[in-house]
Amino acid sequence: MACSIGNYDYTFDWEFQMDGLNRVIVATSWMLMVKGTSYTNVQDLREKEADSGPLISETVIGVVHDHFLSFHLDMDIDGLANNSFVKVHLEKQSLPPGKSRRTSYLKVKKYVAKTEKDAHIKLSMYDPYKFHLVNPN
Ligand SMILES: [Cu+2]
Repeated sequence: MACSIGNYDYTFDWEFQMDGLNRVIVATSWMLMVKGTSYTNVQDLREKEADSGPLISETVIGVVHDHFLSFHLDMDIDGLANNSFVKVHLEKQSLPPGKSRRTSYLKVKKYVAKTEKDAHIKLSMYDPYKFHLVNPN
């Protein structure tokens, strides 16, 4: 699916795999959100850049911002489904010294929500999760 919202064209690529996995990949066109400025070079803007965004051309700032997307998924197709919500997280595991030249590795940990409160998500760009809806039946 593709749609235009504001200055962006979004694409939503839904993949329905044979193993039951549904995946969505969201992308935007490369249309920058910009604003005008009186600055014409990076040296003048230097300390103020964190507040406004990078100078991408003379008198043009690329506005730093986020895109938040919400999905409302009805997983009870063809009746009530016994689904579970799973948070999938990569967690650092340390190795004892001397066993390997590596000191750590990443391990996939899955947390099945037992309650609605367990399914609450606090988004963090620096600590990302994947989310699965699973049905063992
Ligand atoms: Cu944007």
